[in-house]
Amino acid sequence: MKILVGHSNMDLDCFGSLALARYLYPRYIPVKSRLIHPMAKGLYSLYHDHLGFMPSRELKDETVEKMVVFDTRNASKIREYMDYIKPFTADVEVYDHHVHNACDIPGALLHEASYGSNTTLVAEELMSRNITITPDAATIALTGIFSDTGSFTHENVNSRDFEAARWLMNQGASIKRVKQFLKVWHQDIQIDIFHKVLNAVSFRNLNGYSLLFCHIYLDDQVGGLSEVVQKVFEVENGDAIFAVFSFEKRNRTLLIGRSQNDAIDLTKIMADWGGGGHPRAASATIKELVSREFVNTLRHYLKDILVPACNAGDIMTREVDVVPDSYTVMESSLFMETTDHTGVPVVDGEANLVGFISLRDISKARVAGEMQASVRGYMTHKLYTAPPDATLRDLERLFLDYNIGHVPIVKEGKVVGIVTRSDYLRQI
Ligand SMILES: [Mn+2]
Repeated sequence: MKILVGHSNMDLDCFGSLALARYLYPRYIPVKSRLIHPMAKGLYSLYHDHLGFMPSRELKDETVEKMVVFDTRNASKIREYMDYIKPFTADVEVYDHHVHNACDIPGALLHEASYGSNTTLVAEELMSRNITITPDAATIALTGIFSDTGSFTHENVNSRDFEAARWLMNQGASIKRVKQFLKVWHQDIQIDIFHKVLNAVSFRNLNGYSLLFCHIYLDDQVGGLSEVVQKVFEVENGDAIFAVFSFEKRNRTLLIGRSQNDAIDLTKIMADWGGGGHPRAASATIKELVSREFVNTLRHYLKDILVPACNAGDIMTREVDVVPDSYTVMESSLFMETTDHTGVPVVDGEANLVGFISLRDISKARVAGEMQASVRGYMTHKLYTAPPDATLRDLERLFLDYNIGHVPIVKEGKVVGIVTRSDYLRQI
């Protein structure tokens, strides 16, 4: 017997890969995992006939000569199939897009590429062989790509994912169905937990990163928690989120991480806690019920391993041109012309920051014919400043929320530097 398998707890990307793999391996039988990810249940119940799955338990006492694995390269994630096949002597081929994980399936022939979805990897194979597929298969595959790339918004997305999607649309994929299958909230409990996480989450500035943490006790394990964490991460804006769920009945804990900063590589971090995944989305199961103390342990661990991020102090210009508050608007205007600034901080006799004057303020004075007035009358008094240890995300919030072009960096009331919008953009 020759079989096709995805990882246990099959998700939409597994189904997408398998729906296409049947064209590459027509005589192979797709095998269904005991567990189907909550996100994929709707699609599975609609298409299971079409996909022609065999339940994994029927592998018992079968001789398997060939096995092709999709969307994982970890033996632990295909253990349920291998355990049925005794002795396991099959030839193994793997198609997997988790290029940051180590492959521990003995003797496996690995096909890999760093695409946003595993389905793309299989689609490319079909495209290069000019194979045409049914609209249903195209819809299942396209759902897999949308799902693993967060509808093409996760940073793992690759131009090849777009090309595969385009090809699938041409094969008749239904975007209406895809949308239906991607609905995140399948259970009210997810909405409950979403609110719990939002309430519990706290921001910490750690080594210059804005990190979100929360710890939630749940009675029992529920599906779809990573989608919940993903949603919270989309609402709250941080460099990374670490959500800890303790399941009291099971005596175990699930740690889910999401990152949007390259310096926070979750594949490495979760490996240290016995888990794995992508650099930007990973998780780990801890085989005990941890207390709230665990979040502190995690923080200390992160403080040790995260290379300090650059902060406002690192990217600011130190030599700051300032205007004394004794200047007139005209003097300020001339000063800005010669120094080529669009805005400068205004300081008093003790060098304390008292305001900010921009070209916009000066043109108001010009229109009013008041160029000889004191700069104090036209400068902005409402100041948006940041301390030198402000994170890049703190600066981003200032630029976006208040639509300002400059952030004076202030320490004990004195201007020690300035960060412009372009300094910030250059840095990110
Ligand atoms: Mn995947």
